[in-house]
Amino acid sequence: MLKVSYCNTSAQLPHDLSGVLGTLCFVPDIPEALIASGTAMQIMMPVLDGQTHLFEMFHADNALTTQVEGDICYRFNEHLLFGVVTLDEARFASSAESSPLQAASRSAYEQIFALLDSHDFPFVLRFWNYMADINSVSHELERYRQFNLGRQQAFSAKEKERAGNVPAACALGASKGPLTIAFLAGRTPSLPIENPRQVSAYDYPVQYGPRSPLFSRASVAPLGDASLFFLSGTASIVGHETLHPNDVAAQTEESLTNVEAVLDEACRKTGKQFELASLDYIVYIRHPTDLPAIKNIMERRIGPNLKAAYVQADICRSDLLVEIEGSAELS
Ligand code: 3EB
Repeated sequence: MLKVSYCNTSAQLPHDLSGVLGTLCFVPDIPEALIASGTAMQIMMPVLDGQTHLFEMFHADNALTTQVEGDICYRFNEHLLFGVVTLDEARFASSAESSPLQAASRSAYEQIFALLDSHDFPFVLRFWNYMADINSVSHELERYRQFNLGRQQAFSAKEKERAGNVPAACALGASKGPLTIAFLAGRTPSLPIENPRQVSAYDYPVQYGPRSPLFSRASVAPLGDASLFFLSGTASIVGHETLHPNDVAAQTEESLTNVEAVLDEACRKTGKQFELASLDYIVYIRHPTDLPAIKNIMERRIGPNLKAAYVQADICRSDLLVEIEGSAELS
């Protein structure tokens, strides 16, 4: 029902894109054919590790319909819907109550929820959030925290659950580009997984911003006989605190220990086997010079079957140097 694949060059892209639900493109220029598919999302982040391109593709096995609604481009079949929202903050006025980024984030999420209501896809399996300058401060608040305010407003307005059962996600800073949010939704609920080593993000105390982030640490999405596992962005946070602020090696080790804890919890909740080596990873790295140290630890901890792409990004807390996300198909 849904497969994930990765390509490192445009030449590796499949010729027939009719079954591609959506593509995350870490490329300076998206190939024409992918743009024509309707749901190619451009992420302005350099790919490290000698690669210049990276595509993460979601493939469906039924015929797809492609449509546009407001700021959302989306493709769907009877089981799944993948959409991309792209919003230029400059369209949103600054007011005493809200910065442009907060208003854009709220609008993006409200549009997503309205679209999913109208097409009867009640369950989001995964959100991807990308914005420029995620750590800079304006309107007296870090931009990631402005985004969290807007996201919370949209969840409250739609009376969505704001604790316990929220989708897996990531939120990262690009060098430039509009607020860009992708989402994958279905018609059956996914199982949210939390990390016993960490306070759930929706319960973070107010020192991390006036409204907390809304995401689960991972989710297991049922897809017919199989399921898809989404590991949210995972960083060096224990409890709610950042550990090892200036030590990228220790942050990488701690992040992987968190990934293991999430996999153990997923195993406990589903009875299925989850191993570090069964995931495909995207590793977001703040400073490109940290690549060798991070890669080394990934290779040592995960072993010879490691599949990972390394991308330069800003992480949503300024003291975080690395964040790891992943996905796996489970049979
Ligand atoms: C953290 O654990 C790191 O705001 O949607 C990871 C995944 C993080 C998703 C989000 C933020 C988000 O708090 C940051």
